[in-house]
Amino acid sequence: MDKTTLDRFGARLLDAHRTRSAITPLTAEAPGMSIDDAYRVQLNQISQWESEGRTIAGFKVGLTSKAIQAQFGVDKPDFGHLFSDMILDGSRPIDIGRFISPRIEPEISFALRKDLKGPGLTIVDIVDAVDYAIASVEIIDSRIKDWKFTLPDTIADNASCGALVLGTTPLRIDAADLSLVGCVLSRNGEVVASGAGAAVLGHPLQSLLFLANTLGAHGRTLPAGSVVLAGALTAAVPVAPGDRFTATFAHLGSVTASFTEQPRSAEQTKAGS
Ligand code: 0L1
Ligand code: MG
Repeated sequence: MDKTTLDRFGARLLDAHRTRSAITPLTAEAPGMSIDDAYRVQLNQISQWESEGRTIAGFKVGLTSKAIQAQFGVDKPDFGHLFSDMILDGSRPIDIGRFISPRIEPEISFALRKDLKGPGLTIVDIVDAVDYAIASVEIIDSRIKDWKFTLPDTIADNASCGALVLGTTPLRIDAADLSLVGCVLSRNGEVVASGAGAAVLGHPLQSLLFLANTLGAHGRTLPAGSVVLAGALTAAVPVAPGDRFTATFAHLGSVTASFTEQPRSAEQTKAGS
């Protein structure tokens, strides 16, 4: 893909983020867009956001369950970037107006205490670099209209990431078999989904292995201090205004995400109300 098209696609997605209005898939205009091109479009936006002063806090790994990989006809996950302002406080209502069409996923996240520099890393390196596992929910969102995207579209769109809420109970990874850690997701007090860590590539640490080796293949280090959303334990559940979700995990405690009934005005957001 030439630089002009790449910049233009990056600008369209940046604008969709800014205006909270979804766009038609990029692949409608560029059906031959490769996965590498799609990551270049993603990085185009990441560079712009960094230049505006936002700080990268870590990464999300997506497309980690057999069901979603079958839906996209892929056998590998993808990844997107997390900025620190995407980590939201679960004790306060989340502004529904931040998103276009939000959905929620319970996930196990990891905090790293050592740099990981692939490629060629093994699970031994991953285990050695993890500080702790922690409960989380990812709020996914798509800047592509009605979630009707192909794989390159979602990769270009920062892997459809919106925001995340982290739990408060760090767990050493030798304290439980994370593939067997179960989770129940409730919406407004009713159970809407349940699953276990094995839904994430067989074991959530496999997501970290994929991420560190994939970044490494592009000459990038996964730095100490990063938080990594490893992938969903259940199918994604649509979020409506006023919804209150609780994800309760074995060993990891629970995470709550409640959403405002109305989008907050810019003044309210500034005043922190
Ligand atoms: O690109 C993606 O990862 C889209 C899927 C979003 C759901 C997920 O986080 O797996
Ligand atoms: Mg996810």
